Amino acid sequence: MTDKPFLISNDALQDPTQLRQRMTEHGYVFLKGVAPKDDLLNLRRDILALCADAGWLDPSRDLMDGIWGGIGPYTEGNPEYMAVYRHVIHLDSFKALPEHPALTGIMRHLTGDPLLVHRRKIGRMTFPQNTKQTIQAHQDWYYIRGTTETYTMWMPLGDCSMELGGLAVLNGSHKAGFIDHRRLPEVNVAYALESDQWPQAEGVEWHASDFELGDVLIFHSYTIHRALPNRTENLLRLSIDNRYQREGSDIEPGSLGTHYDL
Ligand SMILES: O=C(O)CCC(=O)C(=O)O
Repeated sequence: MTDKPFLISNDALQDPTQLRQRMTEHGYVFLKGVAPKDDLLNLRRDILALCADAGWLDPSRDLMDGIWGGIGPYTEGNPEYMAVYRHVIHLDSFKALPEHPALTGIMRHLTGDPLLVHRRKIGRMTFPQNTKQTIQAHQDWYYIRGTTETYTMWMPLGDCSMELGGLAVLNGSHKAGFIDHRRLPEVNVAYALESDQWPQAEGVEWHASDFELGDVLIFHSYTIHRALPNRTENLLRLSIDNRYQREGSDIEPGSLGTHYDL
């Protein structure tokens, strides 16, 4: 599967109508350098300090490099992972970042006012050499429900090459509407869309690129997307994904609590 690069939409940043058109046409918007870098790095430091306390990192290396020390790999759902994640969820830097005006300003262009940021904010610490747990293709609406006009904003907490991971989106796939997911045993996201379920139409193709610190990917709740495996030898991939919708539109109670109610 060869991915084409993301379409960069920074030229539409000052024009909400054009930004919405990009979303309507492609099901995603990729923006370079719009997230506040100092805040991203502060959050990266806070999360890596928790990883270091848990013994996950190589203590002889710089904390901010996030070099895995060889314990694990762990993934969401493992007790060892959840013991660290429960602290991540309550970091001030973790709770504040999705509400930063640089990000909410962009999201308001897509949702209209007033904007609601889901309280279920999600962070991910993705270990190397654990590719069988890579999140498979899915639509977020399967998990989130509520209004279909919900948008996910995904960003790495550091530069994220395609080798380290990142996300790929199936361009234009949101137009096919909701597709029921299948149960896939032994993977992190238990319900996903297998390749024979992906819509076939002109222009429906996978897009992905390297991310630099500050880049964000925003996509519609029906857009099919998948994580790229962390194929590095020893680097932890840190990322966050947050969801936004217009206040007053349909929402499930789960979106109003913390992730896993931690
Ligand atoms: O970061 C990942 O590995 C998966 C993220 C994802 O699927 C999402 O944000 O919906």
